[in-house]
Amino acid sequence: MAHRALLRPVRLAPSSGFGRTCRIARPFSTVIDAPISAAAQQVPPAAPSNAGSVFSDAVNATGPRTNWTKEQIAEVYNTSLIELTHGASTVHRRFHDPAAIQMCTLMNIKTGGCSEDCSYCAQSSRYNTGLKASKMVDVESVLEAARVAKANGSSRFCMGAAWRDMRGRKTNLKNVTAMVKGVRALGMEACVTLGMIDAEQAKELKNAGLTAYNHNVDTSREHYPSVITTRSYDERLATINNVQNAGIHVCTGGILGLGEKPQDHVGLIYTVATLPAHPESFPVNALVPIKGTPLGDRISKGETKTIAFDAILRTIATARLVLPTTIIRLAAGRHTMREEKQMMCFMAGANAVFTGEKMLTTACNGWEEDKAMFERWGLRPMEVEETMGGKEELAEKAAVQPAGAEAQSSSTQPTTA
Ligand code: SAM
Ligand code: DTB
Ligand code: SF4
Repeated sequence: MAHRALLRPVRLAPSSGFGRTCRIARPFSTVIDAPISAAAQQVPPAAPSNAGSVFSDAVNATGPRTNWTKEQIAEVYNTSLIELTHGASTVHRRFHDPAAIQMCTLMNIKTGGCSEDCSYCAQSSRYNTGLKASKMVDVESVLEAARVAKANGSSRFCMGAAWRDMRGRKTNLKNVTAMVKGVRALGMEACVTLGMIDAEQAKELKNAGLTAYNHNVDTSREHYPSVITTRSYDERLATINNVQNAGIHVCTGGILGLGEKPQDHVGLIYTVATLPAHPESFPVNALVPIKGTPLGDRISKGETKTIAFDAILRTIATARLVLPTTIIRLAAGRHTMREEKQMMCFMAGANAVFTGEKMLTTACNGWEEDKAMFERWGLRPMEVEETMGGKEELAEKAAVQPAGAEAQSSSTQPTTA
């Protein structure tokens, strides 16, 4: 009598913009007016018996699936935030060690002068942001920065270039492959983000040992044309396809705060959740407003609102439930987030950060600050061996040993949940 699970309506958050109610089962865990026996008090509360709803199926999933519908993701996204974050945390603990946060350090290897018109970006040559364009940096300075990052606990080094694509950049690509080899030789994961690449270029990067390629879809298919006009959503997806086919891990996510609606957060997650395999990494950036860019200027005029924290948290928690094995990266915008808010994101499933001296052109949380936060909250840097790439590498090594050790791949190929 004391612990009955009843099906009762849960109001969807008004800020979610969907304004519906859904039914999920929640337990009444106390009966106020009846005395509780000593024996009953020792019985742990029954788990919520909400089996059968999209949300509970996601909470109980045993593996990733790529057949999500937009409506199903919307249902997860619109679950009350208190239930959503708890569900996300449950899934997080099934697939990841909640104390392990991947520390990744960024380096801009080619700053500014980009021909694209991404309306948020400091590096587009179309906007007067005051940023000075520069040539590609040399291989040794990249490796020096990677050594410093490793000494400070980063296990992944990400190199970004302000290019639309790699067409006609043979020498640049050669230099990038040398950087990738050098970073990998340090025992770190290597990630690059160079704009659009074709199948051949992806193969070259794979042969150099590249762990992951970052190429964000940024937002939903519907909202994309109001953010970028110089390339299409499908061009973005074509590069992701080339990367995936070359056997390189995909890092693809988005930016929140581009003037989009809640359904665009759902649309963003839907795009990546229905790729042939889930991305290894899903970065969640909050717009860093840059003076001189269309979006930065709209924010300063009050025409576009800064993204609310509950929307960031809701997006992270939904991504965790929909992409259970993916690393969810709390990316740009973390710098202005209080520690308690960052912790809520980690508790809702985020498990990677960018850390170090700088993002690409903007400020980043420094190593010392992050180390102190980790210490306070019982977090630790994720080891290379714990990541998808690291596990695969161990399995490959085991497979070539004559001892007959079995190779176990932890790829995110779809399974039935
Ligand atoms: N040119 C490459 C490309 O577009 O893929 C790589 C560099 S680009 C700067 C990498 C990602 O950083 C973008 O896709 C975007 O998601 C994110 N980004 C860029 N400027 C940002 C800003 N002001 N605030 C938040 N995220 C930003
Ligand atoms: C990602 O999603 N965010 C990072 C990384 N991938 C390359 C870049 C964020 C850039 C923030 C704005 C800047 O520093 O210019
Ligand atoms: Fe260029 Fe990338 Fe910036 Fe777009 S986001 S302007 S492609 S550097």
